[in-house]
Amino acid sequence: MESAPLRPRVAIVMGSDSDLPTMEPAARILKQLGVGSEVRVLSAHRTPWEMAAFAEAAASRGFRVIIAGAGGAAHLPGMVAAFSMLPVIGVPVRSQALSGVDSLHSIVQMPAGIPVATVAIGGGLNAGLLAAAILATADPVLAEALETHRRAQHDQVVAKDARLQSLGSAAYLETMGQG
Ligand code: RP5
Repeated sequence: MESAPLRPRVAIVMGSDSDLPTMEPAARILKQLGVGSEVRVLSAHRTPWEMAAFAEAAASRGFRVIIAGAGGAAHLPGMVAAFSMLPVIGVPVRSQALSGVDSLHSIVQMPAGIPVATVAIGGGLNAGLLAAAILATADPVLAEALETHRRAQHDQVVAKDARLQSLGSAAYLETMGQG
């Protein structure tokens, strides 16, 4: 039987559907941690009215964090932050012309008074984890899920190191298809 959909607490918005490959890891990790999200394409430039309406209503609709990703002249995270009191996490999407440095600078250099927490270029996964960490400050079940995730990550690295020690670096690299 399909489990009931999770009540979305995180809004994941992006300027274009071409941003989806960067943003989907945020939705995926949140789902894995038991946090529902709503994923939308809302452009600060192409659909400014829809973007403003969504950001203004986000808190009253039950969202607690907004993740906003955009590339190039990436105004979406800042504009969403201007229209909402919710914490906004900006994801600079890698652009073709400037490899995402334009996106990063557009998002990270917010004027004092309207903050956007900016993750790395292409940092959809970390944006999801950061949103979960914000929610976890008031949600012990989610805090436990995050700890479990961290532990699993730790154990994977320890296992890789053990394998590297046992195989030696040249053989290990071959198993990675790069020998
Ligand atoms: C931005 O322009 C979007 O966030 C996207 O990263 C970029 C290019 O959009 P498309 O031309 O692929 O729709 O607004």
